[in-house]
Amino acid sequence: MATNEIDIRVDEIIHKEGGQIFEVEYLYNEHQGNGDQRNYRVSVKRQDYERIAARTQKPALPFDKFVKVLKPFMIGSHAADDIPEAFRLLDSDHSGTIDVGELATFMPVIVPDANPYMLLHHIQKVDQNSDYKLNLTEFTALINRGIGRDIALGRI
Ligand SMILES: [Ca+2]
Repeated sequence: MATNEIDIRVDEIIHKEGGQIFEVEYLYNEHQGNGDQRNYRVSVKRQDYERIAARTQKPALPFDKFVKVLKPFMIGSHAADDIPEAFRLLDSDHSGTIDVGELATFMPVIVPDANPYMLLHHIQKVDQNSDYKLNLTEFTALINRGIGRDIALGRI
């Protein structure tokens, strides 16, 4: 489908030490139709993630799984191969769909003020059968349309 006129390039950098990931970094370079450019980066460190995850009342994904879910959110359609596993990890009750509660277990660290209403608002953009949940097809659309990135970057 047609998107807006922004062309986005994303580089993923995974920092490891002793075989363990300690930081994931995403570097963005946005080219707008009018020639403007914008660069920004998003970084999540294991230490920060685990500290925040420990504080939240809800169950959170272990950092290594979180990283696998984060990738398609941040990279979008270029991470097509990673979408099924991200879906499987988010669908924690194996119902075949991701609901708001499941999506919320992924959010606290990157979007501390994410709330169920905001998540539902994004879900509804791709929720073709209007059940307020995402099946794999709908989740794939969410990633491919860049909505996942908007959620992860806290853009409404
Ligand atoms: Ca589910």
